[in-house]
Amino acid sequence: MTEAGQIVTLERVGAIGVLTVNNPPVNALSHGVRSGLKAGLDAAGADQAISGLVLICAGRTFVAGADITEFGKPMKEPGLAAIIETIENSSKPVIAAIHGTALGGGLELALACHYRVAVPDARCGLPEVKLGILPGAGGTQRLPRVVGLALALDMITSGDPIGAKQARETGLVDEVIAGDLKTGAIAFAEKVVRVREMSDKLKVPDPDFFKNYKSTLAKRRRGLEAPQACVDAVEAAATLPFDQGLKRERELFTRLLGGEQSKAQRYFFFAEREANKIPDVPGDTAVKTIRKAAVIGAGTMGGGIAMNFANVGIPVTVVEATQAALDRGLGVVRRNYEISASRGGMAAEDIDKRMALIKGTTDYGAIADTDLVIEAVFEDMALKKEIFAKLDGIAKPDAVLATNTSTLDVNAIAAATKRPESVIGLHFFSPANVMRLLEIVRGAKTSKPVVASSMALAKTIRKVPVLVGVCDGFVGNRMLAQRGREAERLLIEGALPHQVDKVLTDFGFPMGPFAMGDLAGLDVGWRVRQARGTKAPIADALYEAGRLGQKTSAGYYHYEPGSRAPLPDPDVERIIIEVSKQLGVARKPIPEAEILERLVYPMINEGAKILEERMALRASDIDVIWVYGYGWPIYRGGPMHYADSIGLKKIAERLSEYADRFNEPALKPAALLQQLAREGRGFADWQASAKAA
Ligand code: T1G
Ligand code: NAD
Repeated sequence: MTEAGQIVTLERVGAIGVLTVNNPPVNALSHGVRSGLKAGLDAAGADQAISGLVLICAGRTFVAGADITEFGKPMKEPGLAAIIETIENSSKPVIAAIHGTALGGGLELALACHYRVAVPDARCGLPEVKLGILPGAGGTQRLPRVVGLALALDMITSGDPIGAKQARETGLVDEVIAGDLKTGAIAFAEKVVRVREMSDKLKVPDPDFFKNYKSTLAKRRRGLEAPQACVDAVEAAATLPFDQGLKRERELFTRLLGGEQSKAQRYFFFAEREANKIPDVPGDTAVKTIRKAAVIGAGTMGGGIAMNFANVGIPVTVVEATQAALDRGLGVVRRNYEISASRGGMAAEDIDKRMALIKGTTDYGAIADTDLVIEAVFEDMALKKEIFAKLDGIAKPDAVLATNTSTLDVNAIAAATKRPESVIGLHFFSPANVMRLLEIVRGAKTSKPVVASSMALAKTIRKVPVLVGVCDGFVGNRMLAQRGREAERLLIEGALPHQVDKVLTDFGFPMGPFAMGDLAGLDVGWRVRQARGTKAPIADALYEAGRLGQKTSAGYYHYEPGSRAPLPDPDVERIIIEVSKQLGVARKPIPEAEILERLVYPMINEGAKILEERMALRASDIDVIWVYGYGWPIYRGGPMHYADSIGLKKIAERLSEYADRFNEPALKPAALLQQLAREGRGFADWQASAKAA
């Protein structure tokens, strides 16, 4: 039965049959794999010379789950359940030999096997909840019986894998194979003489266990349906006979799979992977390894940026203008590590190890041998140009020179050097050591190796990179500005900060525009408006009243000492009503549905303009930016995916109405939006045709 090119092969080694799956890149359980497995299992079952079976995978990993690209299409038999049944009912012991990641349906397959062995760096998990579903092939019923309720619930509701060591300790894996996996697995199979009944470690601590677990989870995973359903499925495992539990799992799985949330999260799974691909930067483009980094400025951003390098063991030098600023900046870094250690986010003894990787200096000469320099000084063009001209004379010829500017023209900064091809924007988000998004701003002259090196670096420092073009505010802040303008207009017209913020927190954002403004500081926005000569009557009035946000315990909200809870403030209401009066606006209540449209539709419209101008490669890139950089709820996929779910025709119509009502040209529907609305298409269709072109 061994034929090249077959995705599932069966060979006999002594009395042991070896079933090998070979479906790159991650051995997903496509229809072809399922059919091959069924045929292989049946053949092994019928072969008298075979007394035991090893299930193993070729390539970089054990089965990483069902084939997500097959979801939403009619399911072709044999299904995974049929294969699992064949294994479980096999009279010959079946041993799963795990390397890489046994995930989702892959772990469910392994759980159906009578024994599991794994290499030391293998990982096992049920990440379905990250796709808005739950394990649908018995994982919620079998895992708790093998590892116990608590660990199974944590693994299934978080979707995070565990390592081989913990898997061994908890009985998920029977043996860790240090040497060659296939050889070790066959040896293990030769040792076991009979199949094994599934163990049953299911003990329910107390009658309210599941109820309490769900309410805690609801706070941590706000708005997400799948985590709650995961608990329901595991509760069925603990309270119903096995077959009924399987049935309950299937019902919950089918409901979630057909839902909008899972559709959005599956879309996002592929969006995140697409964002890594730069069509004109081939995969074999030279990538520079960053062995030494430097950060200019140890302010709000500089310190956090430096931590990203120390966190992955890369030495980083921080250059400040004065010793005092340096001491203050590095002091904040140490405190951030101490807070993280006090919360169990890292080991206390690692604080000194990380700090040892962060060197401070006021001498620019000290960074002459670094591979990458990231500038994070005040948002002032003249200062940034001065610094890049200085770096041009200091940094080694092949160093990457990056700026963390959030609004300034990266091409103008690059022009301050004789090597604009080495200059790129690396736009981190605050707090830079926490936020996962990294907008990579490609200048007109940025070289492909610098682009490729920056994309690779993002992975190294555990960021999600998205490539964007040079324009005002790049992608994220540019769209945010549209929302900010409309949020201010809503206040003038009749709403109050907590009413507007409630609409977005109900929608799924961690906070609304006004609580976010207070977090960032109202002075940041005021300085930007001053520099541009623009006005925001209410925000300006609050700034002039000395209300800078959380840092002054007063902004759009009031904050009790030591608390970050935003409390509505009658003084703010008075200021807002006064401004409306001065502007001659008769205040009136605004329905929540309208508030949502007026905050979100202008962002989508700006997203369409960004695509027209090719400031983003894909609509899905914009969604990755908003989910990872601005807290857009992942179960809504992102603003562009959300727009498609609403329908572009409706959005274009509403925008036209608002543009006329407020005589606001920025609200006029973008050409691309109007075109797609006319054609009855969505941004996903536009992207697919752009990709095919
Ligand atoms: N189906 C289809 N394609 C997949 C896939 C999958 N399950 N997993 C990965 N790919 C593609 C991916 O799109 C990319 O394609 C390439 O493989 C490499 O992936 C019944 C119903 C395994 C840890 O959720 O977490 O089982 O971009 O870039 O960083 O209960 O992929 O190259 O064209 O991510 O090394 C549950 C999903 C499914 C695991 C490898 N399983 N995959 O990470 O590579 S639901 C998952 C991952 C299920 C059952 C239910 C990761 C990885 P392309 P990559 P990586
Ligand atoms: P900040 O004011 O907190 O820090 C700037 C630091 O630069 C100060 O410590 C200052 O002493 C130092 N500095 C000034 N001149 C210097 C020089 N010649 N050499 C060395 N150091 C010098 O500012 P920030 O909020 O960290 O912003 C830094 C940059 O990051 C800006 O371009 C800003 O637009 C951008 N940014 C800020 C945020 C944010 O949320 N704060 C987010 C993304 C990007």
